[in-house]
Amino acid sequence: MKKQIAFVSGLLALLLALPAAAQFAKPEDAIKYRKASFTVMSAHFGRVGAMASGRAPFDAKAAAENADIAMAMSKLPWAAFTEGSDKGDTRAKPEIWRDSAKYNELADKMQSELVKLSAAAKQGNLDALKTAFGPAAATCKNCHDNFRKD
Ligand code: ASC
Repeated sequence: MKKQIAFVSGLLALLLALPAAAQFAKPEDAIKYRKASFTVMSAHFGRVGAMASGRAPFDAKAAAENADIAMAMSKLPWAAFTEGSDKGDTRAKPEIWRDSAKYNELADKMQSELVKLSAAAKQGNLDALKTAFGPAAATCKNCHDNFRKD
């Protein structure tokens, strides 16, 4: 457990430093990168959601680990919404670039809800997890409704 915490902490520190450094040779590289980070985030967020909704048995350790990974991933996609990457294999709406203040606000809100979810998951208490999960999921949906094509 201690080793895992050290590993996740190390990973988080590394990931925090990465977005600023992320560089993409081509728009399609940026698109692939941001989709990959959303995919990994969704997989781990979904595992927490399965427990929060009772679709999977509550496992405090798994909840904490998965919430931590989702939180770490939530920091990554934003640097990959580069100029020119609105075109290509993407459902990102042009409004992301046109109304970036609103987009950034929703992105920040999502990240802060995932910080809260991760803190809740560390309490090892299913009720705390349930309380934090709903608002976090709502921030995913809010952004999809506004900024993602169907
Ligand atoms: C997920 C996932 C999303 C959000 C969203 C919440 O697990 O992949 O995109 O939750 O469905 O409404």
